Amino acid sequence: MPLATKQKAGRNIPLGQGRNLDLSGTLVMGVLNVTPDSFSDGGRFEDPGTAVNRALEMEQQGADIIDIGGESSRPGAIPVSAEQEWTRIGPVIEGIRSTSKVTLSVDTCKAGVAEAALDAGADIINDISALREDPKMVELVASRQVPVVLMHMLGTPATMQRDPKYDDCVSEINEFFSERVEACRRYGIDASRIILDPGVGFGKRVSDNLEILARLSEFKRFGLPLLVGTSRKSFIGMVHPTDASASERLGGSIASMITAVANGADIVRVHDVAETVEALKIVRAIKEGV
Ligand code: 8Y4
Repeated sequence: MPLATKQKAGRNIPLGQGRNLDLSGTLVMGVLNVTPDSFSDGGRFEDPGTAVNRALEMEQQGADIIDIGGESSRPGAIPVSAEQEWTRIGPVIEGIRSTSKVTLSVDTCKAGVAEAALDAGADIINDISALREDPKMVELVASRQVPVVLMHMLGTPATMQRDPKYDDCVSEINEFFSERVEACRRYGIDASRIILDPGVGFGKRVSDNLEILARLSEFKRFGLPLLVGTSRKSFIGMVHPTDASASERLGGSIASMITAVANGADIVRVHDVAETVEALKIVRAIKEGV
């Protein structure tokens, strides 16, 4: 007898033109880094064609969303201009759109880049600053009525790993979510288009990252979808050190992803789409039967 537990049917994120993201199952967001300094793959695409092919491969493997980023958020990374960022991602978005309708999110904190991406056919804004870095971003999201990911980060990419500390990271992240959701409401962004993300690895100690995953269900009090990105992040390597280049932390990435899903994640941001889809199929079969 399948354990058809919590029914999440009917939950949708509107994308416009009558399209929706269906939240009745877990959605897989595949990482496409288009940065020359990418320290992990999904990246190192100097040639737009290579990046487009990787996106199409991830779609084939079952990715529901492709997340395209042209600015490295690694601690201490050199910031790039909007022009540079668009030069990297523009041809890739256009290339994907010329062959595929796959849902595209754009990982950017800059309103100019986000606007050009939307004009080229991107669907979702993934702003790791939660619309705080560029004051024009909240207006853009409101006027274009697109879904937005509000991610928690303590500090900025340049400062976030300088001795981060919390009394209670889950409560503090929830306070941050309250403030950002209210800012969105003031600007007329509908709650149906907001996705929350606790920002694993962004100004967190290893213990904070583990606690966020263990207590993920506490972020569900807003009734909003949760996105979680643990894939290949350094906390996994701290718990289980391996030769990163050999294993890419795949086992740890899958374990942390499955834990996040069990605790309420609706969307998972991953590098290893095929393995993630395989793991999620087993979870689904256990819950619902084959
Ligand atoms: C190896 C590979 C080690 C990649 C670390 C990393 C998130 C995100 C990133 C996230 C949302 C990353 C853009 C960091 N992480 N966006 N972006 N949520 N919404 N590091 O967790 O992947 S980049």
